[in-house]
Amino acid sequence: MKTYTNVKDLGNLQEAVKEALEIKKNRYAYKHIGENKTLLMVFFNSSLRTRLSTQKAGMNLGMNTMVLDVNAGAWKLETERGVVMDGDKPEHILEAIPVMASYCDIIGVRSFARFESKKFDYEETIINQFIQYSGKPVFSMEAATGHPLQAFADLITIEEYKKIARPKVVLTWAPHPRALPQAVPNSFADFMNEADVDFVITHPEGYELAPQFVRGAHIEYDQMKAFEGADFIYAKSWAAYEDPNYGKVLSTDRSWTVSDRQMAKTNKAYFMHCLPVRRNMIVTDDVIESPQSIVIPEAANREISAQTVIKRLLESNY
Ligand code: AN0
Ligand code: CP
Repeated sequence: MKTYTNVKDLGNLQEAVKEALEIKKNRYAYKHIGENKTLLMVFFNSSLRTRLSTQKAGMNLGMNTMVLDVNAGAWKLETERGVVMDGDKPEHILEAIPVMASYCDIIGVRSFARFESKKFDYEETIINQFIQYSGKPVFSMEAATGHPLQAFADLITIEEYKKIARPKVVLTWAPHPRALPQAVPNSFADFMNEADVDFVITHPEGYELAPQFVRGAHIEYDQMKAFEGADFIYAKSWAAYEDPNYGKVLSTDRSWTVSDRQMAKTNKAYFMHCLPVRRNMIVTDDVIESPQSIVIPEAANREISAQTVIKRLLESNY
């Protein structure tokens, strides 16, 4: 594995989950494989979980870890080629990437969709520049169109909590005051479509996700109907994907907020969310605080998904 940006990079998914669960049993068993290797984490956007869990994963493997917040203390980076740099950005990403790469062995990148151009976002312009110009293994810590460390942690969590061989997993859109990327639902769909689950997506009309991620998933526009008999509810807000509304908030309808009303339709489903979550917009206090809420163990599994990915990058490149 040279890069980690989507589910395909893991190869056999069942084997990847098995490896992750083995790592979870003894996360310090591989503390020599990263010795004298340096992990650089580059953030263009805020983070709590990704920052801490990925740093912890690197440390579990014996790596040195460094973090750069591009927008807090570093030079502002120009990312377009051909621009006359007479504005507020003193450095170009095409110099910054090889310089950063010269100090490290593996690079993690967080760079959200900007919603300025669907083409720029969906071509994954930023992380692909890191892949092209760093010469180092690169992994996504949420790029413009995917968050594969999150989805891998989600799958590990479902594997741990499922009570039947093929659970019903429902991805539901939920309201939020700001336009959020499609990265989390895209990757969740990407993984669920490859996993042994009955996968349903529910959202208001206009919130259709990109077809390359939805693939054969069942779309149900009636949220209450979608929740019937569900074993896992995975809530997330996202902005519209389809033109001409790309990146726009089309609805703040709080009847979509996940509450006891919808959860009562499920098969005592577990509630999942990647966090951070806005209470009483995405989910009610009661549901997120209920015994069925597994958002904390889900977040804890971010350390395990990151460690599995970094371990594989170390093993196949060094
Ligand atoms: C981000 C998003 O929706 O992609 C990060 C989630 C892990 N969320 C927010 O910006 C609130
Ligand atoms: N779930 C997740 O990626 O959280 P952060 O944005 O806090 O890293």
